[in-house]
Amino acid sequence: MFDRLRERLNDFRKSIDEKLKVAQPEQTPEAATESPAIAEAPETAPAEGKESRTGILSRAAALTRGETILSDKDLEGPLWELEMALLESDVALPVAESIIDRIKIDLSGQHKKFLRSTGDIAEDALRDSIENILNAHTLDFDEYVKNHEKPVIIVFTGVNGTGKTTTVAKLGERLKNDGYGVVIAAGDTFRAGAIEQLEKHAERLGIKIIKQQQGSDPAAVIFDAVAFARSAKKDVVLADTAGRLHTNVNLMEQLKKINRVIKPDLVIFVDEAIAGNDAVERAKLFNDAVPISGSILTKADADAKGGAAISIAHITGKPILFLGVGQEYKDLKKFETEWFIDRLFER
Ligand SMILES: Nc1nc2c(ncn2[C@@H]2O[C@H](COP(=O)(O)OP(=O)(O)OP(=O)(O)O)[C@@H](O)[C@H]2O)c(=O)[nH]1
Ligand SMILES: [Mg+2]
Repeated sequence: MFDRLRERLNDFRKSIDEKLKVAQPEQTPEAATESPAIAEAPETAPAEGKESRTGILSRAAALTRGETILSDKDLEGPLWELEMALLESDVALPVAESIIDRIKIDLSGQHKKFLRSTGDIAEDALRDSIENILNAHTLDFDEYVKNHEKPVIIVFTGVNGTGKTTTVAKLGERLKNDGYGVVIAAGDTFRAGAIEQLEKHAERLGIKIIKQQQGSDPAAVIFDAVAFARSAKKDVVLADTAGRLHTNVNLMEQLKKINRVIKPDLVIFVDEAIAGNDAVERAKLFNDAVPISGSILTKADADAKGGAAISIAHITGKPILFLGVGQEYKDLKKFETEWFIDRLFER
């Protein structure tokens, strides 16, 4: 999972370190293989902010030799490669640019730090900028459901075939296993066979489903499901909706109507982790039509590059809540920024 982006990030790290070696032609081969930072560090490294006099002197000496200072020109190549790597890994252009800008600032600010290799500093800067995007807004789904007034009403949106219905079923099972009373609303009244598909899941999971016939008003179906949940003291309503293209004005209006009538507690945008740049555009348009609370990215098991998660979080300003990692009900993984970033920077 996310292998490609991981490989490219490692390439970037190496490329920065290579530049560093080129910038130090007078070093012996042995010295060049170890981090110049470590070579220059005093024997007992003082705690940060409490530098010994010897430390300062040895650093000053290193500085005059110009050993570990990378010029903007040195950075140009690796940063260009990094930007290409991000773009190829489905990170959208404005997102990639903002990541690169941040790294540039971080690296130029760090030029005179000699304790670690520049590759490490570059990696930290990259980590930080991805982490900032993913943690801009957080929402702990489990805590939310636990603490919120019941029933918690959750509507799922997204384009056709991304995995909304499957995700409703997966979350239904997860919530049921956590001890909640769940109701599923068959809000896709548009596509032939959609109601039956959801019914099969509900039957298999032993979850109550509220439905009407195909072609009926989805807002009315979900409204019924909420009324049922209230009277039967259920905890969560999971409302499926029809897949729709973000460019289809009528269907997007229908989504707005659902939102007006139902006033859901959470609107979850479902898209594919393997989706390319177009996912960013539709995430934005869905979020503009009906503000989302967060996203779920499905099919992360299918050679996802990883960039979609970063881009969608950045464009919507909302957290990634879960990843779909397969076709079974159990294949739903809570999204954790740290886990995701660790995967990307695994060596
Ligand atoms: N590999 C994999 N397949 C998934 C995942 N989630 C969903 N799928 C598959 O994706 C296909 C579409 O899933 P649906 O849940 O029907 O998608 P949908 O968004 O409801 O589709 P529409 O109702 O047509 O808009 C199905 O074959 C699912 O089994 C996932 O996390 N991994
Ligand atoms: Mg569906």
